[in-house]
Amino acid sequence: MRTRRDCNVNDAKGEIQSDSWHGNLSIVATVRAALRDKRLLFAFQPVVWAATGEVDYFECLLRMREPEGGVVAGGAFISAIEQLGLIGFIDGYALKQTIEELSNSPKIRLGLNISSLTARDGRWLRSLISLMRNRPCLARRLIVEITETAALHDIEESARFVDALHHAGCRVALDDFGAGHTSLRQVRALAVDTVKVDRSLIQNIADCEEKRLMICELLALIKSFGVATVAEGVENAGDAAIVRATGFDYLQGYHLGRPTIERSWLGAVTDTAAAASAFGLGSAGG
Ligand code: G
Ligand code: MN
Repeated sequence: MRTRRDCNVNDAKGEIQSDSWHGNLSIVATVRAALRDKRLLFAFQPVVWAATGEVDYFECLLRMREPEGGVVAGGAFISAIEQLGLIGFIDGYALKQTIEELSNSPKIRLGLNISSLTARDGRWLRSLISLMRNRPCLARRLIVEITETAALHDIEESARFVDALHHAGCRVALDDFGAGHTSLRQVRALAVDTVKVDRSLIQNIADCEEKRLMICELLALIKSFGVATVAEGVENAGDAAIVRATGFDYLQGYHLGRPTIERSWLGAVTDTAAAASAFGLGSAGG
């Protein structure tokens, strides 16, 4: 079952509660209304090149705008929707929205999160294939992020899914590695392009030698498979310096850029300058 870290209902603003069957049903009604009223939207968070601070892609994170105007994180409703078997609707919607964003902005790449259940749902894959048919320039700008819980379910089935996404022309990332139980052997079997190392292994790394040693060894093993690596949850300059020195290819986290509903690429110069300055490269650098 997909467990996006922002699934913690306590993290979310608003009054959503998902601790009961009845609560889940009321969340479904709330989300259906949001879908109908076009109040489901994305926040975009940059994933940046470790070496330069330049944005490689923006990860799309689902948010729901409440009728009163507040914004609720996806996690507050996604697990309830999954539990009721309705995640196909949300992930289908997210796919179409992502493709629309990609068509509107030819210079950016976007990352789309999908539920473990969707990774096993042939309809979603068929929909992606048909939407991407004859549009290779869109497909190669899409990164599909799968959680390791999804990958764990059935490694051969997941590997076929990754293969199909590659055939369609997309990149594939394994999300939140280290938060669950995916083994390195399974990472290799999946043949993803990128492994995103979970923020629980990254946060406060500058203050924890044990974490540093562990990440060094883990990274060497992951890199031996020839995949790119993202450090998630980089929240301060100290942690950023350590993960860059360790050899991660990309960084993501509040220090590099928070998720924003505004499309920051529309002001890309400022964005790049901010990322560069977060790397201590100076405002004109990068
Ligand atoms: O599972 P995934 O990596 O897709 O989760 C993304 C979630 O992590 C989003 O809700 C996003 O707001 C949150 N997030 C992104 N960067 C950081 C960070 O630096 N620290 C913390 N605590 N959360 C983050
Ligand atoms: Mn993700």
